[in-house]
Amino acid sequence: MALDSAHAATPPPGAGPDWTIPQDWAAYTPAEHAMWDRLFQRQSAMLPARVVPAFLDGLDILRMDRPGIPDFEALNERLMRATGWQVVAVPGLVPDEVFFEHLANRRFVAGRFIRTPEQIDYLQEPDVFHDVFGHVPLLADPVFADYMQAYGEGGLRAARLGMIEALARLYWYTVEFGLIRDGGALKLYGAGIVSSYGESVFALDHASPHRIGFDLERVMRTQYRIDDYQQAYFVIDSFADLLRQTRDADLGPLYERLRGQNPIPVGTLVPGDTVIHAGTQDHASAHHPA
Ligand code: HBI
Ligand code: FE
Repeated sequence: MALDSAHAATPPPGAGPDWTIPQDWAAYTPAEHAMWDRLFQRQSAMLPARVVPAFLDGLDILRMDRPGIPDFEALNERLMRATGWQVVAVPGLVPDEVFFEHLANRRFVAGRFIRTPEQIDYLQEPDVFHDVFGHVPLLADPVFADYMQAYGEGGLRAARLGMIEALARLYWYTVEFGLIRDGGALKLYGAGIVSSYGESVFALDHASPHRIGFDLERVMRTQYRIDDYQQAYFVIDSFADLLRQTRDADLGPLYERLRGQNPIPVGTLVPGDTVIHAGTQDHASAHHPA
């Protein structure tokens, strides 16, 4: 999951200048592999009817149904053949520009540690289950793979223009918590949802959150919460449409407008929204009274 900032500006001991570390796959314990299997079983039983078909194709192409935490070397052979992407291990959150630089070069950074049984339903830092099960299957989809690279390139430009916050919101509401149309239905594609047992149901079925048609400027203005299920989800028509909207955007004027506007608070609808479902917001009011 993407958080607001990484800790230090220099890589910790043992990490390279690009913050990568060896995965050290042989060091995982049986209990750690068993934790992966438990999480994998739980999500793969629930997802088939809920997730975008390209995600299931990705699990298949990458042979991710094998037991145990995937060995990045074997995973990378298949991923490289599919779309030219690679997964590299990092110790935890990395600075924004390091993150963008990896994505722009078709490298996805992944945590190598796995959550403990106490953290099975919630943890703050991205572990190997979130990063690899959540993010990597869609990197085997050629259009989504191009979107992720374009995001990294856009991030490097935005960093120079002081617009990282807008890019973080775009990542949050697409790569982490995005919904997509599939025929007449809505499906999941965001990694923060598909790696979460509770949110996989909440995001599609619960009456509380808003579901709003994706609009780049709207999303770049919208605040988000990192401590609970989202209060709004944004729905794209297809990965091709997402790639087109973000790559063809005239970012100079867009960033100028964003600088002059207030952010949109979580849980609010604004004029111009394509409202697919106006949420009751009852989950949010119960957990986060104003
Ligand atoms: N580092 N390891 C890791 N994983 C992320 O998702 C991540 C990061 N550093 C910065 C970051 N995300 C972001 O805040 C960007 O989306 C802006
Ligand atoms: Fe993530």
